[in-house]
Amino acid sequence: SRKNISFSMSRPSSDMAAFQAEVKNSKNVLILSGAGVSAESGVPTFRGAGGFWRKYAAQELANPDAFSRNPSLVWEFYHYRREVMVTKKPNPAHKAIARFEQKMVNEGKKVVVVTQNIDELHRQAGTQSLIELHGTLFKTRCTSCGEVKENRDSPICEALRDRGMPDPQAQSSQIPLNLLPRCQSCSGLLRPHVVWFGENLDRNVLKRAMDEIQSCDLCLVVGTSSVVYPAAMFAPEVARRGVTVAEFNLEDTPETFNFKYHFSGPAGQLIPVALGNE
Ligand code: BV8
Ligand code: ZN
Repeated sequence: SRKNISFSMSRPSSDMAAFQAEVKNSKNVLILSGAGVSAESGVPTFRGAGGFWRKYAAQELANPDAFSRNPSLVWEFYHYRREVMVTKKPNPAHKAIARFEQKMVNEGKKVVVVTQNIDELHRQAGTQSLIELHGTLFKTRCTSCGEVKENRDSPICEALRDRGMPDPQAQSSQIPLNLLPRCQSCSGLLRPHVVWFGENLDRNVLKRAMDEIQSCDLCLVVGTSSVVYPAAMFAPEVARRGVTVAEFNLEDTPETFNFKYHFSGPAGQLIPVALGNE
């Protein structure tokens, strides 16, 4: 006879009071974030409507081949995203996370934020212990000498001024290579200091993230679709250790059933409540 195999695919809990009690007992909290934590700041996410720039999906531009084929187009994409950030501010989710860290540190406890975002809004909100897995919009790396430099110039170079409009019809002429961002030390072509698809994450960034995954006693995973690796493996790895993971998202993700809690709704509303500092 066929054994009726029943999987315990029980839905994660949405009991906020129970989760808040676990937060109170925690001493080493890992907070993993994706584009959804910045959505209420007005920063487009990758998969939502904002996920396209002109007629391209982000991953068609956020890769080394696209950059070597058409550095002008890729720079327009990143220039646009840098300029978008000029008017964007941390939202209540970023702020609650920063306040929570402050409170925990004052009690001799620990909070670390591991973000996939390159918008620096956690930093702007005051988060101190921050690992930026995929780099930042506000650093460049020289493709010749490798020099990494912070750069907040708006625009980053004269040739990109008023360029990068996102509407699909926008056509743009090629900016000559020598007018794209150039290295002040060796005049090599600069690229954004971000991790593109097909590129490895920085080895010691990955090591630090893995250490936090192994040592935390509670994990929140906020506003990520959990489809991009290796970041998508981090929260499931914590759950596999038997440590509580709470997912905060507008929708279910491929990992939702791995987690003890799933809270549906906007991070800007849920995170202040979950961390007890609305
Ligand atoms: C690597 C920086 C080794 C640049 C980014 C086939 C199978 C499996 C894996 C692969 C494969 N082929 C290739 C791979 C590897 C690939 C990968 O995972 N591809 C995916 C697409 C399948 N990964 C890589 O290449 C990584 N490197 O693996 O190295 C290697 C080497 C060579 C060859 C193979 C492997 C590097 C990946 C890093 C890429 N760089 N960003 C830039 O930003 O321009 S990724 C970028 O996209 C983000 O950083 C983030 O990681 C990802 C988007 O994810 P999210 O942040 O989750 O955002 P998203 O829009 O998707 O979701 C938003 C979520 O928020 C949604 O769930 C939504 O419901 C929710 N939300 C919205 N609003 C709110 C909200 N939630 C709460 N409140 C709200 N208000
Ligand atoms: Zn250089």
